[in-house]
Amino acid sequence: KPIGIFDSGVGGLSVLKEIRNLSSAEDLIYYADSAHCPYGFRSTEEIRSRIIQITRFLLENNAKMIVAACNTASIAGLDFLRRMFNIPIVGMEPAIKPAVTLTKNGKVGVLATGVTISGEKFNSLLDRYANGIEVFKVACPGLVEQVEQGLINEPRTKAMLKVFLKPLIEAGVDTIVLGCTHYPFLRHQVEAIVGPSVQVIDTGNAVARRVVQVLSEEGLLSDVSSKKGQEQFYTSGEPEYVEKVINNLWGKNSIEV
Ligand code: DGN
Repeated sequence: KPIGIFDSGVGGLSVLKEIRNLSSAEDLIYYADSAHCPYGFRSTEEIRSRIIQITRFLLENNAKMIVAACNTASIAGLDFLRRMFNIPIVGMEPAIKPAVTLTKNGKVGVLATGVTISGEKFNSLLDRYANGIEVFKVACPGLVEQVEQGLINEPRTKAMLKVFLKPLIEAGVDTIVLGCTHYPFLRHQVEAIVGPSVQVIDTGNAVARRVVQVLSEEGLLSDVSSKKGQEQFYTSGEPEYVEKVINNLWGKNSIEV
């Protein structure tokens, strides 16, 4: 049985890559909700209704586990999804905990969508882990759309990043959290702007490890010796267009995350 992975669009491919890196045997089905992207501007009710439908679709396709590879959806509806479906569900969480461990000067920047950084869950994450740490939050409207269109190396994307990163550079942060699964595809651009003294982190790898751990606890791991896992992609968007972007972000010659 496959692992079902979803995102508001193609951003969750950064998580799919991490899962594939850790596990060659699992079949992966990915759902890009591109027709409703970005989630950042939607109400909690709308996001919940979308992720219920997507989860149903993945279950109809035999998913043995659901990965909400979207910080916005996880903040808005993960608990809700867990109450509705009796299946292991793993979600995203901005990397506040690791950032607090890594920062040397106690100043951390977070790039995410508006829904994520204004959510109650995000604030409780800060209350729990970020005592004595200054956290500078920046919502990045428009950035998800650039990645959705595959415009990774466009001058406009770089210009937008410069604007979003300016307050973090001015504040002197030494650690930046990429709190949206679309942003790891822009990691190199972010690093080029902030320079080598700032570390740029995300939770893709930690989530992939959690996925493997939960599968193993539940006795659901695929047998590594038996086969090579396949990927299957679905989208609510324009299939030909989304396929092109997926090819650009996923696969042998794609961008490293
Ligand atoms: N990839 C989603 C996230 O991690 O938050 C982007 C959300 C959106 O669609 N704005």
